[in-house]
Amino acid sequence: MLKDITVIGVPMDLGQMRRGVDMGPSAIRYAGVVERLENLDYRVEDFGDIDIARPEKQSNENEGNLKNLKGVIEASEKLSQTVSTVISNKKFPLVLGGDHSIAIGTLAGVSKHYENLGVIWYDAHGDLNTADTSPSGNIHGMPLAVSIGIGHERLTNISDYTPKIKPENIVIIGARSLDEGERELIKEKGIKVYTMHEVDRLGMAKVMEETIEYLAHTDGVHLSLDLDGLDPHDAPGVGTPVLGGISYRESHLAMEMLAEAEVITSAEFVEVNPILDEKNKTATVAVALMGSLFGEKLL
Ligand code: EXY
Ligand code: MN
Ligand code: MN
Ligand code: MN
Repeated sequence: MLKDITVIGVPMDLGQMRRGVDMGPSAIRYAGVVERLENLDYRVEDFGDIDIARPEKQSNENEGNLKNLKGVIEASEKLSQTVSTVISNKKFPLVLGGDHSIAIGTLAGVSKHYENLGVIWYDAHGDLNTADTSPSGNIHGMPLAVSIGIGHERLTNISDYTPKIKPENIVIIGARSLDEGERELIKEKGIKVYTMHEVDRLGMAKVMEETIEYLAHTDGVHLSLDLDGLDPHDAPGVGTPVLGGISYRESHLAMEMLAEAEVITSAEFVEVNPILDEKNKTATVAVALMGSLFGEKLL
């Protein structure tokens, strides 16, 4: 793994309606992300935050069933450029959310540097909705569909190319809340999914072994870790919690196995909402998982 990391904050809350997730980057910094990684001998640069339009100010361009479309597009273009520059400078982009709509910009900035980018989508949800299938119109439920080229063309064409990712290069881990349209898309595109049923039945070690093997043909792997993939008892500070999630220890095992395999080339940690949290617990969990992802050992 690269020894230079650039942390990019994305105080994004336009992809959903619960205020507070824009403070996720600050909460994660407060939980000591920079020091944690410097203690692992990485050189860590904090880029600061991408400038996001305020929901109050922002001309609420809710085009059809797409809330804050204009603000999400603007943020995605800025984030894409920043992430792409970080990779051109041979640094590892570590992106801090903000709601999961930021993955539209992250993946737009990352995937242009790879022939065959793999994506691990660690999440209770599929984030595979479109304006037609979404029950909410919240764009944080759409980034994975957008990234495979399905959705509003002003979202799928961020950074002027589409698609970003091939469906066969995706592994979703932790799903337990999938809408009808997402289930159909998963079947139609043959997307690999380990729901909580498979996580329980196989165990996280087997899930990660199979995931690493399944993505072995790719030339890079992006980890998109939504803190709501964990059980709300371990990560309460998220906007769309779903009971029966991945445990804190299972998540560390997943990160430790990814570190061992040395396959992750970019990462984002999203949906931390300190307003909904208990004593910054969820940001603290996120930083601990980043420690494991970057090689922290228990012994
Ligand atoms: N599937 C529901 C929707 O599309 O509105 C809930 C999506 C939650 C998305 C969070 C980020 O993972
Ligand atoms: Mn998500
Ligand atoms: Mn989620
Ligand atoms: Mn353009």
